[in-house]
Amino acid sequence: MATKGPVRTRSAASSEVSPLKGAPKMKVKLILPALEEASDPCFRPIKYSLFPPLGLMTLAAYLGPDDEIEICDEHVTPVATDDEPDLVAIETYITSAYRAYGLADLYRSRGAHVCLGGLHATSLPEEAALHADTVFVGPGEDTWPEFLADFRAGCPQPRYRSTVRTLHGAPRPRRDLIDASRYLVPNALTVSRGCPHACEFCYKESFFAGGPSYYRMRAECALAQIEVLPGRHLYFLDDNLLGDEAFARNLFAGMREAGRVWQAAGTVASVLTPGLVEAAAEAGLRSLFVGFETLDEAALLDQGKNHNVGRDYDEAVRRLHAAGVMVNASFVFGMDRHGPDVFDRTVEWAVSRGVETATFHILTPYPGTRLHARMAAEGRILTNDWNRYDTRHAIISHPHMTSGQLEAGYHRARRDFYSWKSILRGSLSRETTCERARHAAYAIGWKKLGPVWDTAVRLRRLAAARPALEGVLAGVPALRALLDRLSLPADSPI
Ligand code: B12
Repeated sequence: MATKGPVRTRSAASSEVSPLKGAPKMKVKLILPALEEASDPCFRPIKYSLFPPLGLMTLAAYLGPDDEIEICDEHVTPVATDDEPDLVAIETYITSAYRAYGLADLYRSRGAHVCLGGLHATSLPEEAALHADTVFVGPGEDTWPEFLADFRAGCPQPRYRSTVRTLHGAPRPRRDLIDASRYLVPNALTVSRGCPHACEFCYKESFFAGGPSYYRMRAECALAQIEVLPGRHLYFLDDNLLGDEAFARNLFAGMREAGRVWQAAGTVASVLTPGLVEAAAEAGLRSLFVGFETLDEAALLDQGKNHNVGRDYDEAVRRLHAAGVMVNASFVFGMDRHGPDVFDRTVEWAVSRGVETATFHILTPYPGTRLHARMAAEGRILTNDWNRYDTRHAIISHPHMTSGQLEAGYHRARRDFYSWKSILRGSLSRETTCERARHAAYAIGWKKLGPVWDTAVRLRRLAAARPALEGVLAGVPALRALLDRLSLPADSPI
């Protein structure tokens, strides 16, 4: 822990005292600042109304029962800044860092004690410290309660660094503090943190430095948390839900009878592990985000993505489809081995294999990663404007492509993948009518119905859209079950 700095805070205590811990009652404001584009009233894409701010809901769970707590997610509602909280905690992502700093400066000038934490503050704590009374490095489950005790005692430290990594005994995120009607997927959750792998570009190694970088809840705790979530649909935001086979199998066994439909992320290697996605599908998995990253083996090796090397990507897609699971394929453009043909090759592979949705990125060196260190050493970093680190801009110089080529190729790939022609081709590559229908419905719903989603966001009608999402996700397995009941042959073309 860092040395004690001068404590500059409005008194944390009012005269009232929490009956539970004898702690002074506080007014606490937790903020997830938005990207500039997301706070523009004319720009409300559904992407920013998908998930509630789980990190802040997690931190809120450590506050006292009498504390006055407000969670502000600027992606869905403007932050009112005319208040006077005692304590302000702000989550920083790289692309919202400047907005986070602006809010931090404002609340500090009002005498609130301002805390900055999250991914970007962890990457660059010295930069964050220019705007905060206290900076948190790493996950908050150990440091935040420690800070709260210090703060209530009047001796908060300027820096807290996480070292203890466990989710055992962690309180459940405070879901009661968010307005579920503002999110398409209020049931976002995590049951693990980090990932067992260490890719060169990933935020994980630096974020979890100083302790284990992959840890999980006990399966029974995860199941108990899931059991109380209302509705049917879940979204696991874990980096790699399938990363520990034994944990995953226990979790899926416990979820089998629950009738949920859910989405998650995993690796190609875990998809190819015999029986694992099949067990996940039986438990309700209907769409998996998979980090394919690149079709080029040498590029995978350069990026330390060794667990993808030598894997049969076609087989991974087939396995998922056979289990009734849609594929959200993640690809990264701009690795050193890529040439200007990488965009079309990648899109062609994904469309021809019937991949339903794809997420494309331009290789981005987040500060703190091995990739950033290498690029800095090679003098290839073009800008430190964090607003541009959104994986849509070229941040590093490339040996075979100009920045313009990279950015144009990225935009073309997105456009081509989600063109009507590609959606039609992709869905026609599927074998049965219901698979084709689900493919088309999911891809069209996600990428072609923007204005409908925006209207639902503005009218706060996202809850009404949830059954449609669940229906599309449940689609193929539900129809298969019906065919079974009707005793139609398994290879029926329906
Ligand atoms: C959900 C999500 C989103 C949501 C964000 C909104 C939301 N509601 O959270 C959406 C879909 C909008 C999104 C968009 C993007 N995302 Co995103 N997203 C995620 C995801 C999958 C989960 C985040 C989460 O909930 N984690 C679980 C919670 C419990 O953890 P947490 O938020 O980190 O909070 C903990 C700690 O960080 C800490 N903490 C956080 N804040 C604070 C504050 C204080 C005071 C303290 C004490 C502690 C603390 O305590 C919490 C408990 O331990 C992560 C991957 C991941 N697994 O984290 C990527 C991730 C955060 N996204 C990433 C990126 C790059 C983006 C985009 C830029 C990419 C793009 N091209 O679309 C955009 C832009 C985001 C923006 N607004 O700036 C990167 C971030 C890299 C970086 N260094 O910042 C990640 C890590 C994915 C990755 N593997 O690269 N994203």
